[in-house]
Amino acid sequence: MLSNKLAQALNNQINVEAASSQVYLAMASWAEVQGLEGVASFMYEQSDEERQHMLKLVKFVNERGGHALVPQLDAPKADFGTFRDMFQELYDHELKVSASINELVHIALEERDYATHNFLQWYVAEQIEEEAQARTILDKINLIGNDKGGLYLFDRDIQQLTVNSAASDNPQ
Ligand code: OFO
Repeated sequence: MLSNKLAQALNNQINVEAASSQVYLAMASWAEVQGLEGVASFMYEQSDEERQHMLKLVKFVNERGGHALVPQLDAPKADFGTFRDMFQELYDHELKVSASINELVHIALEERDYATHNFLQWYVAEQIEEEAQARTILDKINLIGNDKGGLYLFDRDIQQLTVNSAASDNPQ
């Protein structure tokens, strides 16, 4: 059974994951309108993943005797400036999510809830992966600079990244 404090912290994380899904959806839509199809598919995929992260938490909270609450969300912004700004924002956003997961792990330990602590390790690993991916993408963007041909190739490469990650999520 979850303590009230932990149930509240997990509900807060549900909010964070849901908000992430919305932000990445807004990024996908913006990129699509800019004609960056590869970047748009990548962001649609990120948005779906965040929704899965949220659902996993919802089910866990309810399974452990809490009540998962569906949060009200603010609309994310619609314009992301340049695509470099957008990926910088994605990276900064992931750092904040990691901090929030770390805080949650800390509370689980304080509450001596080892089942929740164990459950959260999946999120810890996921954040390491997502931070590393965002950093790699930012490095690539910095290499491209303002080169239009580079941007075209980048858009194609990132589409490939989406295809590969979808394939590794669904091993046949
Ligand atoms: Fe939910 O994985 Fe990043 O944010």
